[in-house]
Amino acid sequence: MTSSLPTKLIQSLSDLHPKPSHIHFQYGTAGFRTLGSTLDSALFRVGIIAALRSKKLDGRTIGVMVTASHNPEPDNGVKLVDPRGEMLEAAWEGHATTISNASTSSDLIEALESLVQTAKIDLSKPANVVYARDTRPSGPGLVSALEDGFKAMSATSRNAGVATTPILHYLVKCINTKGTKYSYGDDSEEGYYRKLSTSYKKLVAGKAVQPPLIVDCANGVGALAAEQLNEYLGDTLQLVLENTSITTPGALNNACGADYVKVSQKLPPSLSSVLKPGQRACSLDGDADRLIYYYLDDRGVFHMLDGDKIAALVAAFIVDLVKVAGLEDQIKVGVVQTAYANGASTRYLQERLPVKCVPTGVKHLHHAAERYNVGVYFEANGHGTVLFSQPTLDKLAEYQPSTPAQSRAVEHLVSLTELINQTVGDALSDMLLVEVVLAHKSYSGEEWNSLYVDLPNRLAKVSVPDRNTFRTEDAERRLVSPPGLQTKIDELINRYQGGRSFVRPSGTEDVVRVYAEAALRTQADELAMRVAGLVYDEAGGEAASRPKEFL
Ligand code: 16G
Ligand code: MG
Repeated sequence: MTSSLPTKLIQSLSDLHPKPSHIHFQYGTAGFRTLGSTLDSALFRVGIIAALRSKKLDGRTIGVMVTASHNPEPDNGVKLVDPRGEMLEAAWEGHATTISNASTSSDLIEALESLVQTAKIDLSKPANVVYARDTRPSGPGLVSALEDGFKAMSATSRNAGVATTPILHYLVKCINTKGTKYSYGDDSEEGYYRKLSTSYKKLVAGKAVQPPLIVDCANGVGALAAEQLNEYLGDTLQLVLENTSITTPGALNNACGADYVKVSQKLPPSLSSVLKPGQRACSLDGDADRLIYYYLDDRGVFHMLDGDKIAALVAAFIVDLVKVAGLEDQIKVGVVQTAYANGASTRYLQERLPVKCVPTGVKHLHHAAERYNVGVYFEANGHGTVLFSQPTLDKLAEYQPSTPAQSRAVEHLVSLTELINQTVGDALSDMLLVEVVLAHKSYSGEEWNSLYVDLPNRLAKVSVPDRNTFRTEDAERRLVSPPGLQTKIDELINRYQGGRSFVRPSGTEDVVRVYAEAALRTQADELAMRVAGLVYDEAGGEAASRPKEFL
């Protein structure tokens, strides 16, 4: 039984991946994320951390995803995935931050030794990891730094190649449940496409085939996955793939993708000659874990169907199925949102279901959703999924329906548990989910959009010298620091009809974000601008820039 770290090996490999002295890394909401060219040492160290996390969990497989999602192409990032396919446990975020900031190879070894002690890691256990990357040009170099980290710990690693973030999460869960009664599926990309397409086909059997759907792939890894999925779907749904230039320099997320559409509230210019009035389209983000739908009306006006609209559509559908199945008393459906949810969506959902508001970030939403029998969680930005608890899955499996209608509804619910990615938000799985509901309800984009009318809203961001001086409470809806700023914001809000606004530090960028909504578009814009102005005046500093425009 070896019970000490292979310090010599770590030292020699670490010397090949020195930490840049001027950079402070922070493992945040989306793992480590910054300019790809500065991440080499962080990736090497994440390789070691993944191995240690696996040892800590008795050799269960840990996932590592190299991506910077919707960020500009020069950025990159890395995040760890826990054995059930979920985000890394919060306590280890701190460990990852500490280890990534050790300045020298010997400091690194010291930090690792202290982690082994405090976390009581048995080094004699095996280490297993599976990893993937998106299409960014900095990906291959960063992956080889990561592989050096695995080598330093003699971890057994599996390279899943270029894959979407949700596929990597899927693989992690499949590998760790293989051969058990909780087996999640075949641990291969093919297994993923088969699982999604098979359940989709069951759910739309007997329904009229939907007209083709335009999919903006953000010139990212989603293009590869959507192409595969398209083949598995055959003629049950035709995906028309756009923005699939994954090797064109600078194309990734550039004027396209889910984040572009959500933030600018505009059609990607590349689709203006493609999308016909009334036709449905959707955008994925750079790692295909976010989804935004939209359409042009008869007058050519753009309408966006964001994560809130997806939540409303899907939650109502599931509630109906549960009712028809005769399981209303036994299966409770609930919704989880963040402060970014449009006020109109919250009102719509609250009239029908329990709704909870949590801080931004998938881990908060996911954990809150786990507390319901069926937890629907979506961020307005298009990231989300629906979780079915294990007792609910068991109930569905055992249930004896007494009418053909009940039996059909239960079959549909079971197929939904297969279609919907249970590990993390998944743009392709969510897209098929939306298509299922639209097919069942015979809804056009316009009918879906009319479930409720969005309040006009605006996002702004302000660069500040230190975003950590901004602290929030009440699920980020109120500032507690800097002192006095919330009172000034409240005074502003009161001057706008239907006004709501909040300020929070970003977890992924060195900025403070401002959200505002109001009854009228001009008022929402003005409120956002004024609150941003307050933030600027408060934070001040030479490094800050007074906001002149939004984004
Ligand atoms: C990340 C989060 C997303 C969150 C966003 C907030 C994951 C997988 N994604 O993209 O949930 O909405 O960060 O970014 O956790 P912000 O803190 O910069 O506003
Ligand atoms: Mg993403």
